[in-house]
Amino acid sequence: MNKKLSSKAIALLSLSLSTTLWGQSFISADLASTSDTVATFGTNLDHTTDQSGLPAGALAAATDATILNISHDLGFDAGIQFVDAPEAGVSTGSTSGTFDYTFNSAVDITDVYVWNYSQSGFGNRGLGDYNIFVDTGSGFGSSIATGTLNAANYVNGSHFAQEIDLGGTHSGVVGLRISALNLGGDSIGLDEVAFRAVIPEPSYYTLFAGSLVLAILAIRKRRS
Ligand SMILES: [Ca+2]
Repeated sequence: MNKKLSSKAIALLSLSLSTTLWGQSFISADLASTSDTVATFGTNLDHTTDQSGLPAGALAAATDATILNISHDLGFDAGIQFVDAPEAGVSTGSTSGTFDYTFNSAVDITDVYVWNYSQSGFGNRGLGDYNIFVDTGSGFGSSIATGTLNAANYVNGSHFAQEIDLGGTHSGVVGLRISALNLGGDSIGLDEVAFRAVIPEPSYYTLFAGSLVLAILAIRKRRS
């Protein structure tokens, strides 16, 4: 071992290993594509995964206990993705939107968080039925989660996410698709989407390497 590598450096390396091998994080993804019904109003194509409308740094700092306390900004220009026509008085009724989310690298996802949208003054609108598909490398297969999103509900000026549990860890996820129908009305859209990613359990060899570092540290301390 390089003797210039101090015990402090090794200790820091060990600490770094121990803090990155366990836990979870809340992340966004790149919005790869949308259906043509969304593209018609394609001025905000990335606003469901750029954390627009969320407090700065809130997602990165979130924990299991706080993720559902993060409120997205309210209103027409609050970093949203329209699905239905944004013009007042226009309603296409059955408009659906498909959102594909792609990650820059393979991640293990357990939950999806959706901030639904409705224009200010309405508490009963937003995207409705959804299906979630996961592409682990061979294309989008069968839906792994289905249901109906809660209507956007502006209470006391706050607007929180809905959690969708994917029922386990989906490893090697490279894409995710939500196809949803409107609950009704105009100016229907999606505020933001986030994902809960878990860091895999350490393998036997990782644990062995960690033990080796600790053993070397002990030996060096004894010799000094
Ligand atoms: Ca947003």
